[in-house]
Amino acid sequence: MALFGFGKKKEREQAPQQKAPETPAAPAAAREPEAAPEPEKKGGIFSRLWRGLTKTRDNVAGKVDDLVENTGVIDEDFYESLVDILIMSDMGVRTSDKVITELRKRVEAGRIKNPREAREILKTILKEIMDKPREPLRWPMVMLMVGVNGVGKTTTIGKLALRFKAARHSVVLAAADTFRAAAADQLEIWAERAGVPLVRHAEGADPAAVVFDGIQKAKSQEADLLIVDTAGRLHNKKNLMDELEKIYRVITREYEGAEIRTYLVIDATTGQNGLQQAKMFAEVTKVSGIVLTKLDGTAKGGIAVAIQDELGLPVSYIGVGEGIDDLQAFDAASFVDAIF
Ligand SMILES: Nc1nc2c(ncn2[C@@H]2O[C@H](COP(=O)(O)OP(=O)(O)OP(=O)(O)O)[C@@H](O)[C@H]2O)c(=O)[nH]1
Ligand SMILES: [Mg+2]
Repeated sequence: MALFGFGKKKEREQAPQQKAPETPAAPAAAREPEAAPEPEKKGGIFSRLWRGLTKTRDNVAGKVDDLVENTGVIDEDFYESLVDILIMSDMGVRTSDKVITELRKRVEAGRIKNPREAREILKTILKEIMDKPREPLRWPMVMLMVGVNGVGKTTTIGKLALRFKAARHSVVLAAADTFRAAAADQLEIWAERAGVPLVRHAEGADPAAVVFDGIQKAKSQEADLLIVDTAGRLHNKKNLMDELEKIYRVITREYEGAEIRTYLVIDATTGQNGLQQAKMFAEVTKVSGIVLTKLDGTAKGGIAVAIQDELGLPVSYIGVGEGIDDLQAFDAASFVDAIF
């Protein structure tokens, strides 16, 4: 049985412009609150997501479709092949098992015989797992971007600054990655592009002092949002904890009433390793949400499911390319629809 061929690849490559969702979309208000406002060209958002998830779609939906087409009756082999596909997509053994157990339950309860129907149920289960409650945006807010080297923190901050600015929010950036001067230079380019002020100190300065100045700037401008870039060098737990604690202390002391959100940025191409990073950060600090970048560069987008299931943390934003519109507010239903 040629399970893992790519017979349907051509069909899948054509992005459905007006793809009808199989299940009714959740009311916008239930999904939107945490999201930065989407950029103007609404129609293009799903196509960008679709394009950005091509590798994962070819990998996951390609294999699932072949399996479904080659399955007469839903039996043990079907479930076993399916769980293998999910694990191979970096969904993690635990989460994949959980998904298949739930699928089996619903298939049996509904006396489902058609593998195509089982495929739809699988989609629903994945959407449910990832549909985490998201906290509404509150102003003034401080967004702290943390994560290891090169995951996409600075780029994400630049894109967020542009988006919030375009939605008429007043934004200030703080270059608290003082580990190397180039980091602040990189952020400065984004600040100029977005037309927002940047606070920076000399290389080697105390990150908490940069945050202090950032707060003064944000207050003087009555800004809605202060976004803080942090150094991505591999932290040991103790250093990271100390540094973040110091920054939190400055914010609570100097910026009364400000909402503090800590976003952990993870590079999707690092797979299960990214999951380990997330676990480490979650032990050290209260992570508000995950930014999962570079999904366009991996066939293993199942990591988005594993992170949200295993850590119970919402994925708040995803990066599906290097363009400005390629940073998107995460929406579970669109994500699953773009993969299947
Ligand atoms: N393809 C793709 N590339 C991305 C995405 N997000 C970020 N990048 C790229 O990843 C590279 C690293 O991004 P940075 O923003 O510099 O990462 P960082 O976490 O700030 O890195 P350090 O400051 O060194 O810790 C850049 O070349 C970005 O363009 C994405 O969603 N897709
Ligand atoms: Mg950086």
